[in-house]
Amino acid sequence: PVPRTVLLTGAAGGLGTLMRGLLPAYGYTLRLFDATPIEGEPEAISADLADKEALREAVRGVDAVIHLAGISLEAPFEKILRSNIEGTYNLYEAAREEGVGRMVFASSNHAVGFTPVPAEGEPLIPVTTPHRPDTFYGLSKSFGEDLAQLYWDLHGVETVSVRIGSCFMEPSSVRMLSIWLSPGDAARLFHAALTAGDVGHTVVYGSSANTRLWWDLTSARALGYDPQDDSEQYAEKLVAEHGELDPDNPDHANLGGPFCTSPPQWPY
Ligand code: NAI
Ligand code: 15L
Repeated sequence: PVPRTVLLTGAAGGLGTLMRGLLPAYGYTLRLFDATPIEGEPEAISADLADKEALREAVRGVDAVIHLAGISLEAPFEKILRSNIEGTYNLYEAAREEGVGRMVFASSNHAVGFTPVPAEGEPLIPVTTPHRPDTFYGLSKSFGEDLAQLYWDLHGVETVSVRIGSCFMEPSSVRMLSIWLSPGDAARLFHAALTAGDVGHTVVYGSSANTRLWWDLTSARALGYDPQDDSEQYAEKLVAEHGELDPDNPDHANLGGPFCTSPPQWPY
């Protein structure tokens, strides 16, 4: 059955705001959840992922969940533990208890951030590459993927874990030319993740069909995802500004880019 009512956690954030704009066109009714209130959305649930009662109510009656809420940059371990690790566990427990069958988990390239960028001619990075988190943030995404696997194997709750590259209106660095996920392609990918049959726990990379792609989109395409965008249109300008990536520069050597050397911090 095609999911109709979808809980969108992290609905106030950057990606959540983009998806609030784009997903209704696919026929979804979105229920919104975020610790931060959302202007103009009086029915949005303003609650923290620590609030188990609120989560239980939020998932009651939905067909699926897109889980975007959480700290989206590096932070002290205790904060990551509370929002991303315990918060994701609380949400999965609520979903299991309420019989929700399909989750889409916003994982990140930072779950495998210390994986070296493939040199020219080397194979693209497969989804089966071992976890190599580059931060406590990336570690929480590795955890989320494993939690999703457990909830499939043990409880039959299905998940598509999307290792998102960089989802913004435009790529803003040369690294992002390889991992950019356009907002339109993000909506296409989430729609595919919600509607594909029998996903069990499937891990996919989340990016557009970029000319400079580092990873293998086969498992994403197998869900029915057909990316329409390519970051290459931004390449000339970004390369003129910053130069090409230098594999000897530790900031450029790995998938996680600067997260491996001086990770951007969540603004407390
Ligand atoms: P964001 O930081 O703009 O939004 C995150 C939202 O989660 C915020 O609105 C925040 O209020 C909410 N939140 C944080 N902790 C919470 C808690 N304990 N309880 C309830 N709500 C909480 O992040 P963005 O860019 O929208 O990313 C969304 C998700 O996708 C995140 O999980 C992020 O890790 C993941 N992701 C995003 C990428 C991107 O390029 N935008 C790349 C890779 C992963
Ligand atoms: C992420 O996981 C972050 O949430 C996002 O803000 C970007 O920094 C992205 O990765 C990236 O690697 O560019």
